[in-house]
Amino acid sequence: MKIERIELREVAVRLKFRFETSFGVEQELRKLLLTLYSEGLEGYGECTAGIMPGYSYETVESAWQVLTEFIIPQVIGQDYATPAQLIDDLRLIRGHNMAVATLENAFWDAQAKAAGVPLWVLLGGVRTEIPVGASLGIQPSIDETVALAQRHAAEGYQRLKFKIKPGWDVLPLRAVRAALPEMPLTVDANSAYSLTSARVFQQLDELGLDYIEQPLAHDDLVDHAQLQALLTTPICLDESIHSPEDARKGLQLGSGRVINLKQGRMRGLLAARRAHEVAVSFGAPVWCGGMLELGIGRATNLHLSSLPGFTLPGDTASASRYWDEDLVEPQLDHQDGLQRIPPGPGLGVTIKRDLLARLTVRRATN
Ligand code: OSB
Ligand code: MG
Repeated sequence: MKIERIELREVAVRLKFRFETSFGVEQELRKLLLTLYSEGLEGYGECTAGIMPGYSYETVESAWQVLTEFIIPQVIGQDYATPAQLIDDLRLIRGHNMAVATLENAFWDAQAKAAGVPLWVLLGGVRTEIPVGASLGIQPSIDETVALAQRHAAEGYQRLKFKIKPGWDVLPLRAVRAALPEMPLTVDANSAYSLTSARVFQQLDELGLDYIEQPLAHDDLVDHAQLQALLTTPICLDESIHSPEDARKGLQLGSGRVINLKQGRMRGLLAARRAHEVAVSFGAPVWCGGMLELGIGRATNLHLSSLPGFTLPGDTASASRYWDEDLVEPQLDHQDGLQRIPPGPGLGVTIKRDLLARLTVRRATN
């Protein structure tokens, strides 16, 4: 596919809820959307970077800069046969995986559209109905946490994940477990603890959680292995895994037994698929995380989740949970805890152009 032209947009959107995690509070968000033009087709990619470098060092601003100054000038006018060729051509850009993934995702979408097949077919997926859970932010009180949990359980979500931070962990989770004895529950610390808090995790270990997500430092594998050895509950790695090699090292060391795969953090769908293959070879389940995506990113996550190793419910909840109005059609909402991958070619979604124009705050084209 020859990359003829690229348009990059920054859009401003407001989450329907205040999303608090151990690294901060988010509600007014910015997202980058990339459109790749090739042979009469348009491929779309949504950048997963957030405004602040709280989850990752990457930000909307850093991704904008790396895309406009380095990535886009390098690929414009080039002809790549496969996503692997595109990724190889960008090998000298160290890190900035979310920026690279934005273009890589758009390339996959365009390629699937050129082939006339849904993206999941090109990826090698095996299912079109994706089990989903919900990721619930830190609430002002335990009562509100329990009420939120009950509401999402009643809406059919197949697993509930609770953000925790030091001082907000064992008590709210005990209350939720008492209210929902049979519900699959998990926690996500977003790297907020160290090994000195092992006692907190030993208490959480008694609540029958499906896993404990990224309890320790964002760049750690060694301490996670030590903590995992103390626990029955599997540790799920998120922030620590940036490549298929990281996945191998983490599973080999016993740093965790589950991986939250986010294709943006991994440099795109190709690397995420390879990391998924690594996990399968270790017998470790994976699931697709979320980064509060709009429709393009949400659809990308659903296609990735079609791969055989994605055996745990993902964070790709209903678009209507997050947004008053999403940017794409069809609307990506779950039914009975299942998201259906839209059937059209590529991502299977179209962009609402009027809405996109209204939300755009910055635009660059080549
Ligand atoms: O750690 O999984 C995470 C959102 C932003 C950054 C990191 C994370 C999250 C979520 C929300 O948990 C997932 C979603 O609902 O999209
Ligand atoms: Mg996480």
